[in-house]
Amino acid sequence: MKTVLAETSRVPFAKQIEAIVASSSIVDIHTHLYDPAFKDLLLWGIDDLLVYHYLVAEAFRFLDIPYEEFWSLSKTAQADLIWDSLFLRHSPVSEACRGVLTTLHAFGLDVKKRDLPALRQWFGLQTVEQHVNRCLELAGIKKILMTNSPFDDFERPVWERGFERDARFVAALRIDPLLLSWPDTAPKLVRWGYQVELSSSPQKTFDEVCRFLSDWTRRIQARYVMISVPPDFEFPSRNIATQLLEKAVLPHCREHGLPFALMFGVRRAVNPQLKLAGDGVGLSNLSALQNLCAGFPENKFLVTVLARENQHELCVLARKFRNLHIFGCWWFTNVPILVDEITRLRVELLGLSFTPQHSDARVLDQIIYKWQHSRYVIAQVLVEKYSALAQTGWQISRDEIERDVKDLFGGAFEGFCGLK
Ligand code: RAT
Ligand code: ZN
Repeated sequence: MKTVLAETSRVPFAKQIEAIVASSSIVDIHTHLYDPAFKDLLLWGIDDLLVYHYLVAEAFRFLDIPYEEFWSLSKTAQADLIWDSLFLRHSPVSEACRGVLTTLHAFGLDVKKRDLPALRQWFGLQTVEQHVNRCLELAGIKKILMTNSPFDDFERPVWERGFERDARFVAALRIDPLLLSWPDTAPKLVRWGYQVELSSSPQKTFDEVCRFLSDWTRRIQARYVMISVPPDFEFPSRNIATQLLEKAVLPHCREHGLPFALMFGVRRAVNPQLKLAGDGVGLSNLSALQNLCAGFPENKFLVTVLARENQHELCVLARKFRNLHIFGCWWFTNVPILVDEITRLRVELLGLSFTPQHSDARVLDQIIYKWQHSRYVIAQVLVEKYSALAQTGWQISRDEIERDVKDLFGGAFEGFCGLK
């Protein structure tokens, strides 16, 4: 029997929607987390939470030590400095600071004591296995998509050796260096046994790049292939990235039935002294995306954009191209004010055919706050939208709301990937 949720009084109606959103399980479609078999590559715990690059950038607004001095410190000493400047000397109201507190609170830790040594002690008592289970459970996540780069010297050997997979951690093949720094990448491919050399025999090179992509897709069982691109990315263009896309990457994705994920708008190393924290944002020309969607209807594109000003155009493009699936409020847009605005915009223009959020977590514990904060905002948007429907006399059942939320939290993504 279907229970019809009536809009008799807004509060119970809202409470039911919030409860559904709070308890639906999630597929987190883009993170920088690793299967626990990668050992130290899977970051977790208080010090990693504090030295997160989002917080490093914020701490340097207050710190006056030279950059090199900060980088020469141990992780613990860096975390001490960040704790002192962002949590003790000023109130931790930014989204990334608040996130640390949300996470600690979810673990049942008493944040008001402001006792960093005691927090370290608590984390020191946890085992990775327990901690993975606890974080996934508190975040309500059933599957985590990783970001897996064959070009990463720490990660590559682990895949090459092989290991027993944890089914909760699913791979995505990251290929930025292949398209964005071909002159450095080609010699690496040669070292790894792929006969690439554009000058003499281009077709052979593209075939070899395809072979490289296929080997890695199989090895890691990739669900999609992905890249982040700078604001000045163009397609088509006269550079090698266009040829590699057209002749290797897109054919590879078609052959394996994999979406190609593009993340538009990151300006890398705006301040290189900040290292990972030094990237910025710029407005992208989404004609490149339009050309890709129109020119390659047999390919599927998963896309997020970093600039707030690109969000509307992206939604309009998704209305035109069904081979385009929008996802996430990425990085600098993952702040409540923009998650709210962007989610509303997407619902109003696309209904429920998109994936509102991914965590982008780099530290396991972050999945807790990233999802708790996003669930809250997404629930508010849904309450408003379902309430507006109720005003017309439209009735909605609990099952239907559960179905919709399931789509938003991974179902629509899996459908787009052809996995359901
Ligand atoms: O959000 C982040 O942590 C960024 O540093 C990037 O990793 C970005 O998400 C990316 O995938 O390029
Ligand atoms: Zn990322």
